[in-house]
Amino acid sequence: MKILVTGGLGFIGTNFIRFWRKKYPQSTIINLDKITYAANPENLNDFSQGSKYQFIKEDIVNPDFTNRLPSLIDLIVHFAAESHVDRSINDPSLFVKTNVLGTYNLLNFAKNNGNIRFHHISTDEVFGSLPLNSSNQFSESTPYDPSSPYSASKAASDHLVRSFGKTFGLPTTITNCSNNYGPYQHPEKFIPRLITNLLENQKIPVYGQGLNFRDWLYVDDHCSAISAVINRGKIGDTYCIGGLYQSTKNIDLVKKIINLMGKDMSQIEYVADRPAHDNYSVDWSKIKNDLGWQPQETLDTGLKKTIEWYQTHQKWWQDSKKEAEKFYKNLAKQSKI
Ligand code: NAD
Ligand code: TDX
Repeated sequence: MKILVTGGLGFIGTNFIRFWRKKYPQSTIINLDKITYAANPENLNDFSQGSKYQFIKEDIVNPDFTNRLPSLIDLIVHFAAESHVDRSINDPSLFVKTNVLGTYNLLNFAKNNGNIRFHHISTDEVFGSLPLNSSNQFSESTPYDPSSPYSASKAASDHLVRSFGKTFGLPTTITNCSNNYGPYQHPEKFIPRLITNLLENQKIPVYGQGLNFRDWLYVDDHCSAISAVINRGKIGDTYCIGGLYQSTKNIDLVKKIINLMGKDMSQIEYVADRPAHDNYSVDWSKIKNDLGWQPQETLDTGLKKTIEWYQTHQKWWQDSKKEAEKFYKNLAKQSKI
C-alpha cells in the first residue's frame, strides 16, 4: 500500500507516521509537508529516504504541488493545516488558504487520480461550544457552529470533503477529534507550554479563570482511532474521537501537571481570556460501537509520558518555545492597544 500523509512533520502527523510504520512495515509512506513554523524537520530523521519512505517539501496551497507526487497512491491521510486557535485570531488569512484552499487542492488531486481513498483529520471545534458546567457532549449529529477562524476554516474543509464524496463519489471519511497531547507537540499549545514553562521555572498563563473545559486524547489513541476508521470505517461517514478524561477544566489540568512535576501552585498566573473561548467534550460511542475502538491511555499515564518526553528533549523544543513566547508577547501587546 502507498499512503500519502500531509503535514507529517507536525505533531500528530509525526506520531501517525511512526504508528503506521510500526503497524504496517511493508507500506510505502509519502510525507508531504510545507515545513511551517509548526513543523520540525528533525522529527523523522531516523526515517531514511528510500522505497518505503519519501519526504516531499511542498505547499498544498500551490496547486502545482501534485507535480512531484508519485503515481498510484492508495490512500491520503490529510493532517496538514494551520492548527493554532490564537494564531487564527491574530491572522485568519493563512487559515483560509491552507485549511480551505489546500484541502480543496488535495481533494481535486484525489478525484483526478483514480478517486483515491481520502481520510480527513478534523476537530471537535467545528461544533462550537458547550455551556460552562454542562454535561452535554458533541456527537456526529451535532450541527456545526464554529467559534474561531481556525474552527471555521476546518468546518469549511469538512464540508468540502463531504461534497466531493457526494458529488464525485470520492471515497472519504472524516474524524473529528478532541484535544491531543503527547510527544512532538509544539510548545505554543497548552500542555507543552505548561510543561516547558515549569521546566524553565516560569509562570504558567491560564486564560480567564481556567474554567473552560476540554476533552484530552493521548496522541497514540488518536492514531489507533484513525487506523480503525481507515480499515473499517464506512465510506462517507464521520467519526467523533475523544479521550477518557472529558470536560476537564483547564485549572484542574494545570494543578494535575504541577503535582506530577513536583512544582508549586504559586506558578499559576491568570491572564486575559481568549476571545470566543469555547468548551468541548466528545461522545465517542459511535466509533466504539461500530468499530470497536476505545482510548487506552489514562490522563495520569499519558501526562507522565509526555512530561518525561519534554524533560528529555529540551533541544527539540527550546528554539520553537522562544518563537512561541515572542508570539504570545506580541499578542498580549496588541490586545492592550
Ligand atoms: P501541527 O500544527 O502540529 O502540524 C501541522 C503540519 O502541517 C506542520 O507540519 C506544517 O508544516 C504542515 N502544514 C501547514 N500548512 C501546510 C501547507 N500549506 N502545505 C503543507 N503542509 C502544511 O498540527 P497538529 O496538531 O499535528 O494537527 C494536525 C491535524 O489535526 C490538523 O488538521 C488539525 O486541525 C487536526 N487536529 C488537531 C488537534 C490537536 O489537538 N492538535 C485536535 C483536533 C484536530
Ligand atoms: O497559555 C495558554 N493558556 C491557556 O489557558 C494556552 C496556550 C491555552 N490555554 C487554554 C485555552 C484552551 O481552553 O487551554 C486550552 C487549550 O488551548 P490550546 O492548546 O490552544 O488548544 P485548543 O484551543 O483547545 O485547540 C486544540 O484542540 C483542538 C488544537 O490546537 C486544535 O488544533 C484542535 O483542533
